[in-house]
Amino acid sequence: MITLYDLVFQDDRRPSPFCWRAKFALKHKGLAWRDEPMGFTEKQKIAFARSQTVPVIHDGPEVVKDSWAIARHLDEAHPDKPLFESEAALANARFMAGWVDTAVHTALFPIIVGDLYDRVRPVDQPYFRESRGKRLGTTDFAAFQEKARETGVAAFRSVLEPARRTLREQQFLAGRQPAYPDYALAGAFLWARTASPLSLLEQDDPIHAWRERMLDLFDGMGRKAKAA
Ligand SMILES: N[C@@H](CCC(=O)N[C@@H](CS)C(=O)NCC(=O)O)C(=O)O
Repeated sequence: MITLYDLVFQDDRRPSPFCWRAKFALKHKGLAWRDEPMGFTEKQKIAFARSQTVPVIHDGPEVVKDSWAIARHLDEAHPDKPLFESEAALANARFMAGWVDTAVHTALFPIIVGDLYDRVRPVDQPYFRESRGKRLGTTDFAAFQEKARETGVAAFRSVLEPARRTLREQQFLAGRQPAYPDYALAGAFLWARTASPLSLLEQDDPIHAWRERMLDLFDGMGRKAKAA
């Protein structure tokens, strides 16, 4: 049985966008896993993987860290129901994951950072304050978030334009069926959903309808997860 180490916040919330990618990838392949929650200050749990970040999986004798490496590993070790059906699908997924990491997460983080902080387990809050404070140049996350939202929600929506155009034409980013490109972007929305009540999308945005489809996927895995 595969074990997945997943970041945990208060009340068993699971915000990590990269762990969501791993969970979608496991479901896509029909693989069951054992869940192992890990708080920011419990890195000793993943010391065996020599990793400072989650997701990490233990799959039989194999230890794999990093969401992209996990996806590649799953297809190699469990060839049924491939995540990447072809070289082109792999290339497209790689681009999408990179775009979400660099453009989408970057636009999202400032407008939810205060809400994230409020939901970090109290025992992990000093770690979050110090590490994210260094990144943002302030530890007043509530004020930072409020200011960021003045222009940041519109900027976030605008960053999503390539996905919006695609989803006007097709049901999923990967085409008729969801695949890794969808999981990569869905991870970002689940990050926001578990940590923040902020309304990110207009009702008539094609991304809104796609997000509903993604929340319903795999028996409502995303929808059932504890939201903010
Ligand atoms: N490139 C890595 C990034 C993983 C990552 O940044 N994970 C975050 C949670 S979303 C983490 O574990 N952070 C630990 C920390 O900040 O101390 C992947 O794709 O798995």
